[in-house]
Amino acid sequence: MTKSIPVALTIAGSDSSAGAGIQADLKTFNALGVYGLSAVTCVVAEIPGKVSRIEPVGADMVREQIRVLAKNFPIAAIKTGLLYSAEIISTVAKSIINLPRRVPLIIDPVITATGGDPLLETNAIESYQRELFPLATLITPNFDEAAQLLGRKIQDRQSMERAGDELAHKFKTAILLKGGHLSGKDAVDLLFEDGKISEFSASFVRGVATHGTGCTYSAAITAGLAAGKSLKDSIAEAKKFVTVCIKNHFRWGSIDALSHASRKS
Ligand code: PXL
Repeated sequence: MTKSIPVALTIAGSDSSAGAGIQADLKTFNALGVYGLSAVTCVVAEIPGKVSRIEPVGADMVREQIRVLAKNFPIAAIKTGLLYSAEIISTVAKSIINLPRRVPLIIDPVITATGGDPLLETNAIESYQRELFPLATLITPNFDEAAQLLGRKIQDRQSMERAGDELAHKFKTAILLKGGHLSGKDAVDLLFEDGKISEFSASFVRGVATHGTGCTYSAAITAGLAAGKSLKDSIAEAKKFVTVCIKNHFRWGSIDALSHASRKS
């Protein structure tokens, strides 16, 4: 490994279809010139849109992965993705507190898969708020996740601004509230940092069904921070990167659907 390459760590679940989770994170780190490390929290057997089975890795094993990596690599930034349970969240929080030095921590608070399947145990949200969020540099909820954290829906730009502001105050950290789900011609995300709001927008890519965009986005932000960029520059570049990824995404169709279509033609 060349000394000049920044190193980033993802603590997340494995997505067998490789569009989300640690696979998406490592591909993103690699594409952005960052050496990626991973600590696996759970294994998800899934295809886009359908989770078949999910199994956690033991909390001790999660702790050990982080410990050996932190001892032997110059980790410059960390992101968390799917953490599965309260026990794993608590283990990850303690491991991060025990690191020899503080580095930027990006938390993608993954609760459900894009297809709607639950990925996080319901009692884990409380552990997130109590143990992990206080360590964050940035939390990156989408609308659904922000609604679960606040206990109310977000419907429009005005309620988006109120929600982001409230989350930033509640958890005393920067919040990137992703508005991709708001209808309009642009996908607009808002950063709430030090009482100020910054907007990041890109034209909304229509007619694509992808999963893993949230993972890719937060991994790209982490890569920017690992390379020493500011939070705003990291988000702006990550937004461009994820938009290109969505435009060029792998056009997946199930084998069943493909063979059905070829029989018809
Ligand atoms: O996109 C959310 C997500 C995160 N992490 C893992 C996943 C998924 C979605 O399916 O499998 C491991």
